[in-house]
Amino acid sequence: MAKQIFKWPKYLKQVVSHYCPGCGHGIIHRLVAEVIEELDIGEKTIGVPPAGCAVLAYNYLDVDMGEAAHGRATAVATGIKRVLPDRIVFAYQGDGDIAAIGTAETIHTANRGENITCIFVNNCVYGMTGGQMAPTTLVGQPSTTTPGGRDMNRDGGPLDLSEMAALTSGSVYIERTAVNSPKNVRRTKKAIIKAFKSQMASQGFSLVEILSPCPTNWKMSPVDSNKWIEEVAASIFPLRVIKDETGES
Ligand SMILES: Cc1ncc(C[n+]2csc(CCOP(=O)(O)OP(=O)(O)O)c2C)c(N)n1
Ligand code: SF4
Repeated sequence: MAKQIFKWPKYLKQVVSHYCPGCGHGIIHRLVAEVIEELDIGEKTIGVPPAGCAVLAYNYLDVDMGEAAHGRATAVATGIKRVLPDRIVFAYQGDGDIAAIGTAETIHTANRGENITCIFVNNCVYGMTGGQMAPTTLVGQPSTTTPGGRDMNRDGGPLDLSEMAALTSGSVYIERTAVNSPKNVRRTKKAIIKAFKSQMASQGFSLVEILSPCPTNWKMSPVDSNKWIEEVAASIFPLRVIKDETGES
């Protein structure tokens, strides 16, 4: 009998998404849905989408979903997990959401060691609102608020939110990956599995940062966007395990 190598994930709704062609959010939604299915946690998973392009994630992921005000997803996730500790709770956030308005919530959630998982989608801009500079925008990278490129002297440098979260005593597992190539998509899936498993073992705060293309605001083709992640973004945000105290290989 032929081996089935592709199927629609059980927890990904069969609808057309609003994401632009070449956007990374759709790939990441699929990975989250696959992991939920493979770990057989669909009936007890609760997601918390952000304000950002992924604000409608509840229309795509077929698990219980909440919603959070801009930057507050880890705070909302904390509340849900504390009331329902047997659930698997994840926050899904963009870089503007998590590393600008939500910095305080994120760092303190990590520091408290809340047993939740954060999926941090880093596309180096504010996507939904039209491509303004985010804390993660690279020096020299043009954005609508920095048309001549981010200036180190004026704007500071890119903020390493994941490294900051790794410095807290409550964080257990933090890895940075990307979805710009099949190899990196597979690595991202492994990282999401590891983060969810760590939460299932009640180990504390886990976070997967994913470098993700935004061709629309970068004003590049999807192919060039993936190359830019490989050649430029990943040199500033290196793909690596930043912290791993899970005890798992
Ligand atoms: C309190 C508040 N301030 C500002 C906004 C406007 N706003 C909506 S999404 C967003 C940033 C989105 O960028 P990011 O978090 O990087 O996610 P992306 O859209 O790139 O996935 C902003 C500033 C808002 N919704 N609420
Ligand atoms: S604006 Fe960027 S992040 Fe938002 S849907 Fe389009 S490509 Fe994706």
